[in-house]
Amino acid sequence: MKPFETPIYVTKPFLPPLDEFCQGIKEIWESRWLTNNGPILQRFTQELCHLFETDNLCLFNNGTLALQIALQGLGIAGEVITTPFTFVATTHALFWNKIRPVFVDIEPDYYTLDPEKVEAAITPWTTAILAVHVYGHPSKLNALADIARRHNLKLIYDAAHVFGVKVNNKSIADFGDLSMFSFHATKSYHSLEGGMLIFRETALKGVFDYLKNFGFKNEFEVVMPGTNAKMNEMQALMGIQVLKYLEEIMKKRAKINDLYRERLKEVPGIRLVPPLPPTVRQNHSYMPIEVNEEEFGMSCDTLYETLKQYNVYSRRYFYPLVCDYACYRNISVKDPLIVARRVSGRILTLPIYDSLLLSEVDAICEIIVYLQRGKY
Ligand code: T4K
Repeated sequence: MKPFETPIYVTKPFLPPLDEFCQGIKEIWESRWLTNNGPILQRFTQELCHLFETDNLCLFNNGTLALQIALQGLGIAGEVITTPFTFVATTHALFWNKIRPVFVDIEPDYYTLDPEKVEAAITPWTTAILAVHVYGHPSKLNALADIARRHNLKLIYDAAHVFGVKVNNKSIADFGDLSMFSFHATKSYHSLEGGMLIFRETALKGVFDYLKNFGFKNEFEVVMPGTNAKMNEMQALMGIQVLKYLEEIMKKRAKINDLYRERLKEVPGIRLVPPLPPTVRQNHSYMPIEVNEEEFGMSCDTLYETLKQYNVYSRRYFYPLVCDYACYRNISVKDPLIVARRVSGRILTLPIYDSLLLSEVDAICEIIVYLQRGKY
């Protein structure tokens, strides 16, 4: 079994043809408008408003600040029920707003928040639920909406992984009070870096626009303690150009996902997430597998390290759990997080990106099968 000649990383950003991008850069050079609500950002915003069929949309320089501002703008305080099985930025956004995260368990199929655990964790201080559509899997949308309504809680989605996902032909952004999307370079859709909020309440648009621009209402008035979270023209340009290729990117990812599933479905000790219902249009932003050490014959961590010897750089998204990081270990967690701990100990995300060749996917699977048989 030969290693790849060049490293295969967990992802590789899609880039539009260079001459197309240079055309756009020329426009920036001519206008000399680089940031602060420039013409390309305005165009990008309009295109996204059209795509998502809403005007309640606001762009930011990254997803983390978008989420942080979302919580500030919504006036969330006290306790928020959330998942520990996520990228650390989800929790950081709470921390920066002085909100106490209450970590509860995930469900075992798609690794999203378990609604039963959410309900059990509600206290008089709970103000919101912050759920994550992890890996591009929609959360338990109806159950969470029901809990939020009955307990008068805001329902906020960290939708960093779900650009392009639809449920029953509706955009995933149509669920909950607010959704935050990340356009980071490592995402299936990106704008170099970037973030987007889509929200139900129209009045929030003005608030978010102030908050991302230091709180300025006009040249002389600062109406709230905002920050600097503006998307610049170069980001907006990349966002517009990548958007043109979204369908193509999603189709290629779907094919890669299909091949992985086909090749790995019967490998002892490898668990794939169950197929999502046909009502979900997926974006295949990640390719998670669970490795059962006993059945596979190798721990997830050893597989992760061994794959590196073959020049395959998978990632342990999301290990460790956020509540186990040094900066959050002092927060008491009542829920035993049985599923989250088990999954986090076994999870590996394999390379998936539009330009990954099917022959490369095949070779990665070949290596995994070979390692399973203990012939390495
Ligand atoms: N909520 C959730 C659920 C999230 O997953 C994230 C971000 C956020 C919130 C916050 O959104 P942003 O503020 O980021 O918009 C990456 C990303 O930086 C991060 O955006 C992402 N989640 C997280 C899951 O992954 P790293 O530190 O693991 O990425 P890095 O730099 O190791 O890149 C992974 C691989 O991708 C590299 O080995 C090679 C390849 N790569 C990466 C970059 C940046 C490239 O080929 N080109 C590149 O430009 O965090």
